[in-house]
This record gives sequence, C-alpha cells and structure tokens, in this order.
Amino acid sequence: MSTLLGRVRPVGLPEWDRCAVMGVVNVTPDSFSDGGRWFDPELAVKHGLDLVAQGADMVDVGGESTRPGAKRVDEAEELRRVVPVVRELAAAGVLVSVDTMRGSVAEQAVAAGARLVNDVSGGLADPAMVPAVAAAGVPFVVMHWRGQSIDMNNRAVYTNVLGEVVTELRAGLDRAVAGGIDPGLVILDPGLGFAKTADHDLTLLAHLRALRELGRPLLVAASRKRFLGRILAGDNGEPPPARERDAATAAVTAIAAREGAWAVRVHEVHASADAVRVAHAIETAGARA
Ligand code: PMM
Repeated sequence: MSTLLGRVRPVGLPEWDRCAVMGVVNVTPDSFSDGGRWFDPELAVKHGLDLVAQGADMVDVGGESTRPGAKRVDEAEELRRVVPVVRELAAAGVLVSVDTMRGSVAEQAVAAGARLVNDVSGGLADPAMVPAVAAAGVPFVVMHWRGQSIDMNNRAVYTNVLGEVVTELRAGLDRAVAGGIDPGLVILDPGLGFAKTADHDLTLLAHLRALRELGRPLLVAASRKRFLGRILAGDNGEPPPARERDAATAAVTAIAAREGAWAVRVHEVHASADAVRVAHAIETAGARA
C-alpha cells in the first residue's frame, strides 16, 4: 500500500489507506462533552459498537475526565470503569485503545484486550506508564501536556506555541524511547485544548505539517473542543453546547486528513468517517494527476 502524503503509521495496527477514525467512549460521569451518557458499562459497550457501525476504525475507552478543572479519579474506580468495557469490546472484535494516565490501568486494559495506550500526559503523570507500555509492546500515544487538568489553563503561556509544542513533543518521544518503547510504536498528538487557548489550538492546526516533520504518526483530537465553541459563538458571544459542534469537528477532520494526520479522535463518528473518505478521494485524485 502506498503511503499517500507520506503518512507514517505505527507498527502493530492495521494499515488503513486513509486517515483513521477513533471513536470516543467516555465511561465517566463528568466528561466535557458527553459526561454521564455512557457511565453504565452496558451502555458504554453498546455505544462503542454503535461507533464501529458508524465507521470508527477503533474505539478509545477512558474512565477519567480531563476537562479543564477536572479532579483526578482514584485508581480502583478508574479500573472498575474501564476494564470491563475494554474486555467486552475487544471480545466483540473491536480495536480498543485505552485513554489513561496510569500505568496500572494501561497494563490491565492491555491484558483485557486493548491494543493501544493513549496517555494524555505522554507518560509524565505516572512513572509506571512508560515501563508498562514498553513491557506490553503496544502503540503509545504521547500527547503534548503541561500538567493536570485542575490548573492546566495557567500553563497556556508560550512565546512560540508551534516551536514549543514541537520541542516538548520531541522530548516526549525521546522519554518514551529511553524508557524502552520502540520508536515505531509512538504516535504524537498536539493536545488541543490542553494548556492551550483557542488561538494556540488554531495555530497548531494551521501547522500540522510541521508536527508531521517529527516523523511519527499524528493523532488529532479536536472533537467538540472549546476553540470550536469560540469559532461558532453567536452574536451574543455564547458558544453552542459541546454536542452542537459535530459539524465543525468534521470540518477539522477533513483538514487534518488532508494534512496527513494518521487518525482523528471524535465523539460523533459518522460525519468524520465521511470526511476522511472525501479527503482520501481528493488525495488519491491528486496523486494520479
Ligand atoms: N482529549 C481528551 C481526552 N483524551 N486523548 C488524546 N490523545 N488527545 C486529546 O486531545 C484528548 C484525549 C478530552 O476530550 P473529551 O473529554 O471530550 O473526550
């Protein structure tokens, strides 16, 4: 399969010939955009299966909200939320990613069938994470992160957001590799909305190619985030609720796919699955011409 746009792929996962779509299942009472909707494990599993039916290539299961100001959930509770849902979805043949900052949760989720570990802290929150992922030998998402959600907005201070995010992501990649993770397994993510203002998010999205130059697959997770709320705000300045930002999310998906992102992480899959197919058709036509 040719790598259109030079899209780099992680080892150990299927090779999609287009940007992949990761559907989100938040098994939390308090996530930013869908808190509480899938808190019951049975509903969470059903939702994961629905996302696959809508075109998700994989499903990201998380048990801890990272919305701005969120407090940490304890380890036992996170395990209780995440592991049964991972196990059931994996048993149903779904490619499951686990969204966690804890090495123990990553380890148990992989034992339950998860094939990808997505750590918004890129291994910074828990010193047990990198060794756990290295031992598991699965792909690892290193997101750009500057500290826990409780006060991350205070860390949204940059002289040059693109340069600093590139440097800090490279450091995350180096940390993972120094800890024994095969560099071919590392996926990078700019961490939209994490210690970033709306303008920072937009600058990063305008320069996805510079992030791709780090040489690793890129995951872009813009779904329903605050910067979209700001763009869509009406004359009164009020942003629409998170669940009314899916068309805007799909617009970002089309652009990210066209810029060579490896995958997008979205709450509403249908529109983004269409968007990546359109981007792929355009890319293919461009490669032929
Ligand atoms: N954002 C959230 C949760 N997990 N994972 C990655 N890799 N990148 C992100 O930007 C990211 C993430 C927060 O979003 P949600 O609570 O609305 O799902």
